[in-house]
Amino acid sequence: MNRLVDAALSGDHRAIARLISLVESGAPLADGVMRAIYPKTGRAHVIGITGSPGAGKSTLVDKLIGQFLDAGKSVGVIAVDPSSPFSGGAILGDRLRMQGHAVSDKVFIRSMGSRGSLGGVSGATGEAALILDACGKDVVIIETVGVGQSEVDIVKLADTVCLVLVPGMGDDVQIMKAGIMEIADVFIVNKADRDGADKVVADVRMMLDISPRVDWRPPVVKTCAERGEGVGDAVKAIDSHWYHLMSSQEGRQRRISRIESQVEGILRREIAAMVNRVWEDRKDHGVLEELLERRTDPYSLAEEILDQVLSPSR
Ligand SMILES: Nc1nc2c(ncn2[C@@H]2O[C@H](COP(=O)(O)OP(=O)(O)O)[C@@H](O)[C@H]2O)c(=O)[nH]1
Ligand SMILES: [Mg+2]
Repeated sequence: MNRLVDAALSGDHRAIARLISLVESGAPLADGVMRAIYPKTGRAHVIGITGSPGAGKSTLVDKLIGQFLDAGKSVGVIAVDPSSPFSGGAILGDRLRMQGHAVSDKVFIRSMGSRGSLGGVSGATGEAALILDACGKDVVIIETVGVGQSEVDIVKLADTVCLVLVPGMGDDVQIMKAGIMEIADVFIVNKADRDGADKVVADVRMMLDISPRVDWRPPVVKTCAERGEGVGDAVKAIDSHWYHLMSSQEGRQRRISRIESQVEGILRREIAAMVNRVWEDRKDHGVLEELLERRTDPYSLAEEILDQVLSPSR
């Protein structure tokens, strides 16, 4: 295990892939891996790319990778795809599309399912981002499908959240969706080759005027990801947000709240696992029958289970 961690930390992509799989599968060794790599994390710029399905996120990410590589940076990409409710498997289309860069040893691309959480961000996404950070990627891009809550979740993982909008998709609805205005640090209006892009830009700017952020004015950039147009401007906007974070209290604040939600997530997971063990054991010993026959009730049972978790000796 130490050898695998060392290999990953030295940048070996196969080792990195194995570590992420390990963490994704929730193997017992996963916590040890995370403990070992944690001290090496905290250097990468984590960029979240979110937006409606079909907005052009993957196409854009592909072009962003090229720009970051040109700037001499190494890049890790985590594409969180909607997983089939039946198989739980990730759709690999995005990965194939981005494969133009996958050959380079400066780029590591990984698709993850969104198993276990509705919408975009899977439980292990944050861990995968930390692994890529520790393993020396300068930039870590997380692409998530914007489905309600996941857009808001991404703010817990990313330093810079980019919201990708497109013309002609019920723009007001896209923009006004709960919480989005507050969390987007950069607005990217993609498919600028289509009619209505300027209108979306103007609408976003107007919304920003109505409810301005305290110490950051999110840039609004137009791109045509398919042709690579405007991608340089997107990178400039993303970089300027990173400098803002580095040179203000906001960066520190964001990192603190990220660590907070990380600890809370671990606690919740551990507590759920403990409770579940006792609950499964009670079911194995016929408690469902007892409930059915009204010999006990769900409330008393829940209390008993919690008691047992809190003081296992009883
Ligand atoms: N017209 C136009 N189409 C684009 C542009 N960028 C991406 N697309 C197309 O939009 C579709 C969805 O792109 P994709 O990157 O898979 O979107 P995602 O679901 O947000 O990741 C693809 O057919 C792309 O070729 C653009 O700038 N203009
Ligand atoms: Mg995609």
